[in-house]
Amino acid sequence: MCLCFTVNAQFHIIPQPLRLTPKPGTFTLKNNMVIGIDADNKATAIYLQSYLAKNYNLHLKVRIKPTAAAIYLLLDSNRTKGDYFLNISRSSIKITGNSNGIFYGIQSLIQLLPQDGAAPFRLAACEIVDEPRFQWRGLSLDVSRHFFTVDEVKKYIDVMAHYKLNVFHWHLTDDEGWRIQIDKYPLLTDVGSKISFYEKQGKFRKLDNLIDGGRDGFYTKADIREVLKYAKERFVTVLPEIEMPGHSEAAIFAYPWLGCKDSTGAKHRVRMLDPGDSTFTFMQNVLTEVIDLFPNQYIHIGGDEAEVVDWLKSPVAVALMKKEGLTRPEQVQSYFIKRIEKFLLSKNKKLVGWDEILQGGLAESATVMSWEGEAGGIAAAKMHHPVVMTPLPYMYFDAPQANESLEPIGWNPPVPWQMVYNYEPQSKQLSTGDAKYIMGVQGNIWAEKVPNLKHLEYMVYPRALAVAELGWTAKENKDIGRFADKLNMQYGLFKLWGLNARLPNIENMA
Ligand code: TNX
Repeated sequence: MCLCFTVNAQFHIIPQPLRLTPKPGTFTLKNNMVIGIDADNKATAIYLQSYLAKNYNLHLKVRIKPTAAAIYLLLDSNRTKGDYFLNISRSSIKITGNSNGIFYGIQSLIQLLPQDGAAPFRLAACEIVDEPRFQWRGLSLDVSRHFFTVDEVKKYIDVMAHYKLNVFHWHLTDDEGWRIQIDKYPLLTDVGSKISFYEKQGKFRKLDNLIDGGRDGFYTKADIREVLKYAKERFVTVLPEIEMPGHSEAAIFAYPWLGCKDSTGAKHRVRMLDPGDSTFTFMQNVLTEVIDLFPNQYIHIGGDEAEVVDWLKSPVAVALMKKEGLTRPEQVQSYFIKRIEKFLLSKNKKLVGWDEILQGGLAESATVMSWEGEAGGIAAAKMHHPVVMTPLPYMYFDAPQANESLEPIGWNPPVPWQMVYNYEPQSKQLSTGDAKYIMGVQGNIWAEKVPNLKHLEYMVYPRALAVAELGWTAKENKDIGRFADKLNMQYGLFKLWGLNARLPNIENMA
């Protein structure tokens, strides 16, 4: 059965709600109208009030349990999944949900406002019943290859929230730069966040995959707390990623003893951590500070692209293999991840890793992000591990969006938004029972070739909106034709928010 509603210029909400029923008449928002709330949902009311003031110069009042209001935000604690009910009638607007659901109802409402930002602020009457399909609707940001400032990160999160995306995956460390302050190891940022410093030093660095030579910078703990507060107000969970045991060149550059060495003591691979006890102590100390900052129950430890064969040359790794009875270097990777998992569990945190953590045996409680395609995610779901699907090529926004001759630089092949939209996270290869382990879907952007915010926005939008719809909208309710029409109706909002989104079929990079 198709619950689809035919394309209607008045109801261009992304992601498509579960049920949307147009009603006769309109409601007009005006200055001095009242937002009526229960005592406990002031934050969402203030969010709406500020949004209207900032974007429309429209000033509403917030009142607790008023006798009459224009907009009612009504708490219903039985709605636990972010589901909500929105009713726009000739006389009032009502949004019912828990605080999360009310926030999402507000997002639907503000997408219905006139996009040119001009009065009259007329809204077509309708009734919306809505709920998300998946609990994990993510978008990542690689701040290692090019640093993005706190304000840039906040803008990124802000737009995520407008489209009901709810997990911001912050790729904080990688070969090129370490971006998070760790008090115990100040060189991580004093040295590891400065790509320009590496370039002067030279020898072990191979940064020629970065256009523009990268961007220096790191987040202080105060910066991180500021971002976390901002995200929380928008019901976005922040997932920190600290890469190990590969992709660790920046950390090793700061503290060379962490690096994998051969029997002569020379570093033969500066990107790989040596799996000795001192490395584990270091990583546990780092993670302790990360855990103190981030309330998220999940911590991402990377695990991708570890050049495990290099361990065969490392006396530390070879001794470990002997001691643990390991015969293949993949088992060292597994040993590494399991040891870190044990530590995270002792801190009541769950481990997330890229699909390579399947190699050599998956840690018992791990959640898998499937990026090299779907195979890893499918295998993990069959083993009843939680999975986030983020496979190449569909979810990779560092690819151009059309023929590369027309587009800014990116990794090939091109990934147009249609390809993103047509992706189905619950593979046909999974039984209904196993498919339940697919927690959701995520778009990724890697920043080797993304030198600034303008370029970032061009790569991410509108593709992130396709992720939003496939993460939220019921499968039977997806409709690519309607989505294309709705997309064309988002450009007024993009303009209002100052987003450098790619226009359909038009090159708009400066
Ligand atoms: C692979 S995706 C990586 C990243 C690179 C990306 C380039 C993943 C888990 N690892 O470190 O930036 O390719 O597309």
